[in-house]
Amino acid sequence: TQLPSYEHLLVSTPKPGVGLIQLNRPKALNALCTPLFVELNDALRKLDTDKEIGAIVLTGSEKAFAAGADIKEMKDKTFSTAYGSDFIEMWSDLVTQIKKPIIAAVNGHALGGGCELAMMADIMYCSTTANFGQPEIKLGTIPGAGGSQRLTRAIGKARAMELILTGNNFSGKQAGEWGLAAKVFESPQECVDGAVGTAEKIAGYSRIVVKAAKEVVNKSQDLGIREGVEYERRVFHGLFGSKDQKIGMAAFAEKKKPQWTNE
Ligand code: CO8
Repeated sequence: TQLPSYEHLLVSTPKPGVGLIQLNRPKALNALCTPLFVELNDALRKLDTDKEIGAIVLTGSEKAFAAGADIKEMKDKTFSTAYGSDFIEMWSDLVTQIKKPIIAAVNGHALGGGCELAMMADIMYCSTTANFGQPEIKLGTIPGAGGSQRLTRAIGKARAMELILTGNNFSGKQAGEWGLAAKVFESPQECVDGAVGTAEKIAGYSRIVVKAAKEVVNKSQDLGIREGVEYERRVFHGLFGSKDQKIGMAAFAEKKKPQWTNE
């Protein structure tokens, strides 16, 4: 797929199978204005349907992953324009509907909607430069793109409640210790390289199996343990109908490297 050039994004394929989306609105520290989100949704949709791509990395700049929703754009909204236009829902829900794995590589500020966007990813990596927070309370509002739900599930109610009620920031190191980030790197470049490396590894597996693995892990966020385990088993049973399960297990038995068909 030929990707268009965007005003607020840079999109590239740094390694085979890897789509890299870099938020690129430097003058506003990647504040998430509507045109940026429209472009992000377009790029995600195109990468999700691109047969060459197996995993997606989402990053910002060294200074900011994203400093939140665009406050200047949002400040004069009324209840009826926000509710009537499904403000935020219209742009943010698509990120969580993408079927291919998304890895967020977070450097610098990830505040408000920026922190929420990073938490929509399937895996979060960050560097020690990362500065996370849900500062909405300081602006007279609350998180509006899942922050109160995803942060609470990721780091527990006591910490999330304290952070959301105080608007205090937290560091990349803390994000790692609390399990919000899967890995913490020493520098922004190492963080992006680490995310691209992981995406390349994932893209090397069977696409259909990766899709199923992401789907069942995400189900754990919505279902109770019993329904979740049943759901997993149905999908596991279903994969015996795939070519790649036959190829993967035959290759193990024959001590060969599997050649995936993505079927
Ligand atoms: N919106 C609009 N413009 C912004 C934003 C923002 N969120 N953040 C920074 N900018 C702009 C600044 O206004 C400034 O522009 P200008 O040069 O024209 O004055 C430029 O970016 C550079 O910013 P600073 O000069 O402030 O840079 P500093 O390095 O001094 O400070 C900070 C960096 C600490 C990040 C500071 O910019 C800041 O506090 N920004 C606001 C952070 C914030 O409150 N974010 C939460 C926003 S509310 C929100 O996200 C609600 C969630 C809704 C869901 C979102 C959907 C995904």
